[in-house]
Amino acid sequence: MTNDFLSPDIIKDRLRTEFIGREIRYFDETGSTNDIAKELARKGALEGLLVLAETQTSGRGRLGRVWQSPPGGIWLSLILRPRLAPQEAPKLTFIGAIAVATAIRNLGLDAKIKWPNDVLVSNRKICGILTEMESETDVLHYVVVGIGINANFNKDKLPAEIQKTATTLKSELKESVNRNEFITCLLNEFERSYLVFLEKGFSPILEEWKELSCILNEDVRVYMDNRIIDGKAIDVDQASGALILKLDNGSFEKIFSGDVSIRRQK
Ligand code: BT5
Repeated sequence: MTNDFLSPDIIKDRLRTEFIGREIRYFDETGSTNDIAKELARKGALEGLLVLAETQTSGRGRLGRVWQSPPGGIWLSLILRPRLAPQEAPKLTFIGAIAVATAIRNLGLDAKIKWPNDVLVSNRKICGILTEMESETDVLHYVVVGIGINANFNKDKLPAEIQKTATTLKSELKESVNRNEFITCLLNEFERSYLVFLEKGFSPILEEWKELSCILNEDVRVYMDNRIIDGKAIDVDQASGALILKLDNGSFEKIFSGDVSIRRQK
């Protein structure tokens, strides 16, 4: 991987954004880029600040799960300060997923989005997104959107259990990608969608997201904290970003958080 290095300077030079990624904090190794971003946001860091790391020693997924972050990946977090109600913050995950899927599709791979926070290639997880926020009753102080992309390492660098469901850009393309170019494209796309969202609302974002989604109209199984539900994924709720399921008994249910898998032939 001699020519494969992350360079904040190269990224900043090529960016076409107004504020996303204009300031970059880079680490060879850190615990979690989300933790660093939250600390910087608490201290007043501006919207758009990007935290980027070559490797994370305690990368996190949702619900305290471990996110494997070997060298060669793209582990980054963005600080956002949108004027939104706290319950709207999960919508920023949709913007992250569209940006990642678009950047991956530019490499010629058929990336798809799986509600709520995964991007898949060949039905395998290549990216996970962790959106965290700090708020007080009705006021959102900041949001951190953490994005992890398995880029320039082969999937045998992941634990055996995860290899079964994951893939990487290198495993799919059989070669490394230019991570600086990839990140530039991702940040350009992120800002584009974010501005559309702030100016026009969630509806155009949701339309774009649906084009890239792999679970709408599919029979799915949702694993929630304390139960499992089967149904057809029929839509996403405009107001909340919740997944709308038509259950096998004909009733409808909104799912606010959970893990979804597609039910193939019964
Ligand atoms: C996620 O959680 O998918 C969110 C992952 C967010 C990671 C980024 S990296 C930058 C930023 N800093 C952080 O500390 N986090 C963010 P969830 O949907 O809960 O999925 C977690 C599950 O995915 C784990 O329990 C494993 O089964 C699987 N997994 C772990 N590492 C993986 C990897 N590198 N590739 C694919 N699957 C993985």
